[in-house]
Amino acid sequence: AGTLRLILGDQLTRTLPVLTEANRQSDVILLAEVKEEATYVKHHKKKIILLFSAMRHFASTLRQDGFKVHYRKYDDYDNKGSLLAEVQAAKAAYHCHSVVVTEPGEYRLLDAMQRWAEQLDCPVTLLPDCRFLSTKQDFRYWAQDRKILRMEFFYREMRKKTGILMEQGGPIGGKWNFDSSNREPMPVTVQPPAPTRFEPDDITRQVIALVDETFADHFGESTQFHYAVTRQQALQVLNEFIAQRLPDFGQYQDAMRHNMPWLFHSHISFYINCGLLTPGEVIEQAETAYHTGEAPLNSVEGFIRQILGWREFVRGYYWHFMPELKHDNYFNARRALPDFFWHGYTNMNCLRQCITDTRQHAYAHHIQRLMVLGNFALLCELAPEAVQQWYLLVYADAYEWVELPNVAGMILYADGGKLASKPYISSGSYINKMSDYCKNCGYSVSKKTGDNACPFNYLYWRFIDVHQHVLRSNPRMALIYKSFERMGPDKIAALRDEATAFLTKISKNEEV
Ligand code: FAD
Ligand code: DLZ
Ligand code: SF4
Repeated sequence: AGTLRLILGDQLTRTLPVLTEANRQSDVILLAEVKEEATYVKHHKKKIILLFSAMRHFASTLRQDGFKVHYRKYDDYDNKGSLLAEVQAAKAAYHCHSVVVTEPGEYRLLDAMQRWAEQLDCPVTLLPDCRFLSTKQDFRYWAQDRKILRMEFFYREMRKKTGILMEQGGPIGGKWNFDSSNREPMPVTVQPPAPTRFEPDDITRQVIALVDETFADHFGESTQFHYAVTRQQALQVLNEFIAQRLPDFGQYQDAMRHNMPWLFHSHISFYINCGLLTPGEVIEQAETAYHTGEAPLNSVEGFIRQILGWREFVRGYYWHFMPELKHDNYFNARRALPDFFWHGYTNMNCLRQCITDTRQHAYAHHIQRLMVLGNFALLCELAPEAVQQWYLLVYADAYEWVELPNVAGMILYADGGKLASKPYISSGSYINKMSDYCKNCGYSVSKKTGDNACPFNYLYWRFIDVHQHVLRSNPRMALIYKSFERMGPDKIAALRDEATAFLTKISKNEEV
């Protein structure tokens, strides 16, 4: 009898110690598709297809390499429905004397696993997840004694610590950040290359059939599934990104285009988050592209900052502030999510586009998530719990450790500014500058009030008005409050009335 080694759906990485330390003769590797994980929120169909198919492919390569694998399919007649029950059954079947698992990415599951040793009546070892470039303890140490936690300073520490994009002790190019050359709108003449796509193989087709039958009531479309489900395919996505899109990534990072969700983004969050790629190798390849002259520094630094900076930062922040983070609600937001967040039918073209992309692909890029959907959620004071649940289930890259900081901290300011230095809010003019959505919209982005005025305009000024008692003292809001003052009471009252009427409509789920 050996050790039972559990691999979760987002731990599909061959270099994890849970595998490298395994004894191929005596140990058993367990992967289990279970109801508990697949339904704790009603994940997008494509997210389940991606994970189940990637898990099945991963198990088959382990078998080929001589591991003893116990794989539980969702529709196995005696599937026990939970990880604990599957571990219990496998432990008994193979007479294992101990259980080893890499610590899970979500608090919910880590909390449950703390009780496993007692429930299973055997030693349960949780191994640290060494796929990150910093540890939870590193973040705690960095965060203690700091009044404010800003990603930018954490990121600089990470650059120094790892030596990535560094020369002679300083940042390559003499600056930490090249955003002054980034974040431009994308001219209509620019045609981004098509994303890398894969035809589903037999395993994926079986999973699609399973998901269509079993998860029919879950959000999203299962049709035209084209994501990578093996490491080899994920590497191809990465390589094609580096060669074809990284050079323009920085410049068009914040741009949005009608019916075009992919643009110059990498589309690799799915794979880094479930383990098919590691953040370290992604960063290495991007850095190499700079040194070989394949991509300019503004793009490479901008891209690396997302992974070495933001991704590491939000993970540290999650574990530092959980479990309280889940309940933070700084603006006391209470409104229910309007129904159109599920079906996407609204006259507001920007929202329609972003929700439709999300429904179809379980993907939207960062600015769609932040400055359209997130901006709207904050301006309309949608309840954090409902917004968190929505983001956790609609995106194929969503796990709570990365979703919650982005939702509670970045878009909703529910943590009162622990993550963001000011609320990420804007009127319609930002969306108009960065996209072609407004040209295809029934609302008029140039109108602040009156017939067909863009709702983002009056919602924005209402928010500035209603929350001035807490926002006015923020130096980063000073310019906005100067403009606000210049408006005069009549204009402000008119904006507020329109916003109130709009909010009443969405509370009643009337068409907007
Ligand atoms: P690219 O634009 O190509 O960026 C490269 C990589 O950087 C991404 O793959 C990702 O690993 C990392 N990255 C970029 N921004 C962030 C960020 N803010 N936090 C963490 N990593 C980042 N990302 C997730 O992986 N899972 C989520 O559940 C998730 N939820 C989000 C919710 C909201 C409200 C917002 C505003 C952002 C969220 N993000 C999330 C971050 C970001 O939007 C996605 O990582 C990105 O859109 C994925 O697409 P991409 O791989 O093409 O990214
Ligand atoms: C997201 C997910 C889904 C949909 N299904 C499974 C599953 O059936 N089995 C499994 O081991 N993992 C699954 N996962 C990923 C887990 O939810 C993830 O490991 C935890 O949320 C911790 O990050
Ligand atoms: Fe969105 Fe307003 Fe532009 Fe319409 S006009 S697409 S609602 S920002």
